[in-house]
Amino acid sequence: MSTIERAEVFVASPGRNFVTLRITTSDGVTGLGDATLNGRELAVAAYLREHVVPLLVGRDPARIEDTWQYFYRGAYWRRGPVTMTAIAAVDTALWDIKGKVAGLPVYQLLGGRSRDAVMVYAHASGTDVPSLLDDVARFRDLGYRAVRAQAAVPDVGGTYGVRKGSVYEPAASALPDEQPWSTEAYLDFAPTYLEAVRDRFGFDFHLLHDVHHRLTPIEAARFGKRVEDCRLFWMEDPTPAEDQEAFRLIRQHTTTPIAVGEALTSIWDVQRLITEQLIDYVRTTVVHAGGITHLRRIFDLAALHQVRTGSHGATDLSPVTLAAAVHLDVAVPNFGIQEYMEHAPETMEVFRSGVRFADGALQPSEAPGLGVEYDEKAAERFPYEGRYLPVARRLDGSVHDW
Ligand code: KDG
Ligand code: MG
Repeated sequence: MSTIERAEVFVASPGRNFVTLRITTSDGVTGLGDATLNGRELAVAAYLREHVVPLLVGRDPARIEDTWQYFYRGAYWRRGPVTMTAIAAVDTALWDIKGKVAGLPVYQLLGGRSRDAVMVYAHASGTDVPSLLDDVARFRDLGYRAVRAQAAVPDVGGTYGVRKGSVYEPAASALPDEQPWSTEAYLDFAPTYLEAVRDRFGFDFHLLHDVHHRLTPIEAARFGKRVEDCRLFWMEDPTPAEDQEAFRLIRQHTTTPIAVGEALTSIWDVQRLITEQLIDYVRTTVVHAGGITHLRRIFDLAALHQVRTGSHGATDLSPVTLAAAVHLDVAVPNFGIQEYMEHAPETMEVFRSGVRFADGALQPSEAPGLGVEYDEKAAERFPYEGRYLPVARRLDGSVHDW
């Protein structure tokens, strides 16, 4: 019987910080898992190195479900981003190995294709409305059929989602950047630029917007109602989701579809949102919600309640997560859309991925497993650098949700 011989944790910063797990079997087959938790990378690396790797060695790599249960139930302490990211890395690496052993791409192990390609959305942003419109035009020209629009709120400054260089990177400083926030200014301004996008480009593409947890339920209800004529594909994270019941209030007031879940880590965190149809899209991901095994379970629950998928795919999720996401997306019946931001060139020097973009959609690799290789030598040129996500403060100085 093949056993797990080795599991190594790599921490490197090719363009940004990534934590990667590589499992090697006694037959010499390797599998990769992403273990990146933005701003808390070393906590997951230590969890894996100190508490998971010693228990992995000697196990049967074919027993993916059993390994998942062993690390979830066996830890006694449940859920939470550090634990679930560590379990996800192990789970993803084992699916990669299973695919390579079977000689099949992972999506074939998940039941094969349900669709021809995976529609993605791009991130358009601007420091003002004209630059946002230029950015939307650029993505339309590149063939994207869905675009998310974010613009800086005038006179307030730091706003979620506005790109500075060619790659959007919010975790940019050695200490958290403190950014000002005004709900009043945002509520006045954001609907106007969404309308400007529709006025200029019409309705033959999907338009999305990320509120990034910044509103209370009644404010979110007002926002959703106000932008109904823009026919958004979704408004994302309108209010923090620790309180799942909060979404009922938003729902009572608006038909603007709602997407939630990028910061949630388990099926229990989205159970009510899904079963009571309080959302339309679930944004949980392979890397933060327990790997392919657990995400499939969430997506199946969602399918029962007509909730579609819309997995998080910002650049702080490594190309290993993107590859795994595309295998799942192409297979599940209730796929909605996949978030996609191109990684920095340095990232792609370290992660060689077979995922391909064409006509506003992604294709999974046809190579056995996930179809991603990790170049350990190249990674050595990019040592880890501690970076934090920003913190938002209201104009009176109090901390707000970022
Ligand atoms: O690490 C946090 C980012 O991934 C997140 O802020 C990006 O909200 C985000 C999105 O929708 O991509
Ligand atoms: Mg988001």
